[in-house]
Amino acid sequence: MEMTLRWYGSKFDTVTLKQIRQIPGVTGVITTLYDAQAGELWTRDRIKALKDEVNASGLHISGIESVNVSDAIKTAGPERDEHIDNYIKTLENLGEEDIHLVCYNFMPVFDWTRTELARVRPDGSTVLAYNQAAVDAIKPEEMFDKLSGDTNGSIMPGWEPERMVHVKELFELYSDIDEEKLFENLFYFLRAIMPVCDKYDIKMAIHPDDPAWSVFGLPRIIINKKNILRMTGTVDNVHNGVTFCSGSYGTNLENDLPDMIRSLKGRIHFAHVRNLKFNSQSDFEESAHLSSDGTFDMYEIMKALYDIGFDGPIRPDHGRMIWDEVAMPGYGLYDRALGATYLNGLWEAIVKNNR
Ligand SMILES: [Mn+2]
Repeated sequence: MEMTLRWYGSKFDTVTLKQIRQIPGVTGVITTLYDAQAGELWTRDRIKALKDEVNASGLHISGIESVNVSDAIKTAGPERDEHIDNYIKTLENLGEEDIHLVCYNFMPVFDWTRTELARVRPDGSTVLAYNQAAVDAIKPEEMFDKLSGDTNGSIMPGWEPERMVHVKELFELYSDIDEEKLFENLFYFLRAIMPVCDKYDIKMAIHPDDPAWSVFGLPRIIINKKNILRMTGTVDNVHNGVTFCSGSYGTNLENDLPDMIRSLKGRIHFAHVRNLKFNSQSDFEESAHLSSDGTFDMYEIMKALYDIGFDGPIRPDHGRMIWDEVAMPGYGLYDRALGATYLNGLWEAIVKNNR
């Protein structure tokens, strides 16, 4: 495995490449063209400029998170094939620049959903949190307004203001899309892009829906072992793989995370590893990465990744906001650096124990 950190680009991120380079054991970044719209073609020049900037810092691009999939592709709208063509050309350009991992998601309307971006924990740190009763009590269009005061001035991925002003129209687009149709549209997309992935050895890694159940009545499919195995089995190509995100699959306590990891041997191309603390079945917060601070056994998660021979990039995921840092919620430097160091420590111990 390679330890990495997510980086949004110098225009959008409070964390610098220099700072990331100084986290012990972190050798790569997971990045994106953050201002590219879903459906848009990424030119080779823009990719190369990003790559040159990262390389100049002594790091390298370990993968892209994300090349976003447009609502037209997810809903089989009129622009679907045009957007898929753009996606294929984007993959071609990434391949030509020697980038071989792309994370994406197939979530309708929203990326991940949280009800609080700065819940205060007993130690004074603030974290992202989710409470089902809070979701049930509001309309989706109110959700964005409610959260937008807490973003520390950042644009949250999947919650871009220009998209959220159209949230009602977005919901209409999905009004006749059920889980089966969403699966069909995902398979259509995957079948179309597999040839270019084969040609350039690009591993596609779908990120799970977060939380791993339907919110606001929208269909959600990448939520559990049964569905993810259906996806990898239906388009049975090694390039059709998975981002294993413990914090997203873990939102549903019925998901046995180490067991899921083992069932996906050979198909996990990227891992997000973080912990959650459950206060009840329907209320959780994003704790520190350490096992004892949350609900998951992080050793068992790392051990399962080791056991299946996982050799892709891994990154700590959302961190707490600590030490008075002001940054995009979940994406400060300090707690993610602690997370990376902790996960590296677990990995070293597992490797040495298996000698
Ligand atoms: Mn994740």
